[in-house]
Amino acid sequence: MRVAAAQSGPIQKADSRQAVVRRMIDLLDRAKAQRCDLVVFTELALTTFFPRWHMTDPAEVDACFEREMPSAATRPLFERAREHGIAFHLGYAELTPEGRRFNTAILVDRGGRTIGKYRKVHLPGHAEFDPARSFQHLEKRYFEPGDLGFPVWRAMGGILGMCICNDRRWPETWRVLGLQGVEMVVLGYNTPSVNSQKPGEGPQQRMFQHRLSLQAGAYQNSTWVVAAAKCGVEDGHPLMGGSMIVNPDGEVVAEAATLDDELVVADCDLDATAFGKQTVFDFARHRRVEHYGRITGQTGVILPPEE
Ligand code: CDV
Repeated sequence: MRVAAAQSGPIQKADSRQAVVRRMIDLLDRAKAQRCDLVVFTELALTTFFPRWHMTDPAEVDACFEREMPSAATRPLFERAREHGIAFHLGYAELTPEGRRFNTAILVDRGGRTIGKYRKVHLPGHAEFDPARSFQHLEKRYFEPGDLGFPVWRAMGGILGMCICNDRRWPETWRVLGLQGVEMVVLGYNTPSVNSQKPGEGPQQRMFQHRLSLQAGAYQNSTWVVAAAKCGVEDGHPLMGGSMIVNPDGEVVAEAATLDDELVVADCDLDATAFGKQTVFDFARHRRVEHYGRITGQTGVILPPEE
């Protein structure tokens, strides 16, 4: 299938949902012109990356969340995608009827039906204002950890899975998806270009770590990976780009050239995942689960006893 990572340029705090959705519809139209089957939008695609702000006014926080999907503002996106016969992935801040808050992504099929939902498991950052940081990363304040695990879906003639941003840095994410035979993992991200706690860690190192995570995840689980950035300068804060598509050998086959709205397109043959899954990463033949107990039995590090 032909897939597009729909990279998003910056979204300012003052930008309306309607303006953002117009930009996304423009990307969908471009994807249609390029005969794409699936478009992957980014994490928290409808707003600025608001966890950088320490907000104390509940109304201001609520304004960043979606109570329904589609909503009046996002329905035109669903309708245009259905008209084009394009499936899509969309990340947004979810406020449930029970008042729970998640960093969520959905998978919508070519007919406009939501067929999958994922809620971000690995929430980076902190819950309270941290004066030691050059900017905040308050995901632990605004969201609770995802409660849906890492499911996969039979869709688009293959097996698709999702994760969100920081999840891509955790091998556990990839392996849980890999153990379900995943053939394509789609994800969005908002990654600041600098580390708020380590000024020396700038865009080059961050890009290296991003590529390393995606390429390792793809190779070690023999899966395609489609990653879409929100990037550029949002309200004075730079986010890195680097949207890309990685093949099951871990090679980057398409990559963004800008820090703006841009489609990164590749033809992804899902059958190309079979070789790795049947050889070096044939889990059934080669995994040794009797030695992996610590992975699920223990969270933090336990040091060996002192001599
Ligand atoms: N949105 C994110 O999850 N961002 C993190 C930052 C904090 C490093 C990331 O892993 O890219």
